[in-house]
Amino acid sequence: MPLTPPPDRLTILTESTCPHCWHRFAPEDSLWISEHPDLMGDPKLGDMQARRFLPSRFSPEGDAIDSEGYRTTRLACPNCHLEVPRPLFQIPALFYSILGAPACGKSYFLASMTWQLRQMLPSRFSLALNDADASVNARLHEYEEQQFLNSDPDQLVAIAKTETQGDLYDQVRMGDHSITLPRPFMFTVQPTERHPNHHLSKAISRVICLYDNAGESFLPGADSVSSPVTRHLALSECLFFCFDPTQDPRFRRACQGKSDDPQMKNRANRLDREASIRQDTILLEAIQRVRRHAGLREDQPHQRPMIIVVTKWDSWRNLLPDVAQTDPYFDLKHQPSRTLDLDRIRETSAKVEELLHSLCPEVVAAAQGFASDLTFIPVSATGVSPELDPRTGSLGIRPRDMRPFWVEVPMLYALTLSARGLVGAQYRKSANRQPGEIRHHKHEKKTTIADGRANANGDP
Ligand SMILES: Nc1nc2c(ncn2[C@@H]2O[C@H](COP(=O)(O)OP(=O)(O)OP(=O)(O)O)[C@@H](O)[C@H]2O)c(=O)[nH]1
Ligand SMILES: [Mg+2]
Ligand SMILES: [Zn+2]
Repeated sequence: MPLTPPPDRLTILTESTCPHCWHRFAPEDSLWISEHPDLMGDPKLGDMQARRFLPSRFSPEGDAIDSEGYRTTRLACPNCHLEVPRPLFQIPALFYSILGAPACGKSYFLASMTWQLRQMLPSRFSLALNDADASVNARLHEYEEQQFLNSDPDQLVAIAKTETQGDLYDQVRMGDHSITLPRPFMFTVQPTERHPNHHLSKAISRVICLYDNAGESFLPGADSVSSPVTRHLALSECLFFCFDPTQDPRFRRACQGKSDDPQMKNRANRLDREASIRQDTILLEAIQRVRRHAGLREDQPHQRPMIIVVTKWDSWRNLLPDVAQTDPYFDLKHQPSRTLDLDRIRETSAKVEELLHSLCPEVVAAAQGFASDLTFIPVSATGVSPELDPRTGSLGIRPRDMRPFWVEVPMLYALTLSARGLVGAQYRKSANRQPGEIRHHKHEKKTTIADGRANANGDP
């Protein structure tokens, strides 16, 4: 019989969601991962993985003891047996989904966004962003190091296409069949000492779980029982639908003579034309999946926000010459952290929506028919056009040219919507500035200590 773990180890949340299979479970049902080298082999994960077990003995510090007497520290999900990092038992998790057609820029967006957030959150927003455990974000580190810390900044490099199988996935045996699960990226976001809500740290901190799917996984029929790789869509606090203007023939026509990006060139090549998939199809398919897995009726609007992330802004910026690319943040008097300028977000969203409405109305209509809270945010993950690499025949970027803009804005905005009290946001024009106050913009409500408490159990 499992014992209740000693206090202060796993007692903070009454329930956690597995970031691999999305099973909800109570902390006392979690499995532990054996440490003794002889205890190898797990019925769900195969011979190369350490055995998972329900403990009957604990060390004085509260760690389980495996059957060979070794102290263990790592925990696993009772359903899929994959490791669940410790912060997920202590800090409420937020799931965010990034979706979009193949080559629309999801992996570049993710890599540049996490890089930018790591650079700016501590100094500008008094927030600490950390990997939830040392190994989970390894792939993202590779992307970031290649693009931003490369020892050869002049050489063209490219992030590889995301595959639908391989080392971004785990194989788990469930009964008589095997399923493929996508590996999550996980971060903790916590207020630093300078943050005005630092005293509410326990209540307002969050673990963010994100996934980098291959665009193909969003095609109709690609998500199956044996490969439920996009089930996170239904749990997602905010959907980031990446729309790539360079894949739309009407956008490419509008950009003629206004863009040097090779992706904006007319795709005369038959293979190129066939390879491009209508992006409204991807969006409608994702909407169907959310409806199915979240149990929504056809006519029921989705209650959670959706952000249409319009990628590769550098390549189509000339279509909206009046929209500024400067950071949408401002400083409030006596406030150590910067504040997200909601007027800029709203005005930019309206202009981008109008542009999309005039060029590809079906995409706007599909999104409007689903989400009641819809925002359009343009981003550039690179800041410049990629170049054709003669060595590989594919597009690459020189690390020294990387100058992303607005790439972190969708995440900061999503945090103001789903994680109260972490990121300050205000309508600048109407801001009546008072020191030491962070406002949550929905209904112009102030984030107060009570709000932080009310949110302590992770309820949105
Ligand atoms: N101009 C411009 N090109 C970009 C930008 N971001 C990505 N690209 C280009 O878009 C192409 C695809 O980017 P990825 O991030 O790999 O696309 P993806 O959505 O992850 O694609 P899959 O992994 O196939 O689903 C690459 O050739 C990049 O050079 C950007 O901000 N600006
Ligand atoms: Mg990718
Ligand atoms: Zn699981």
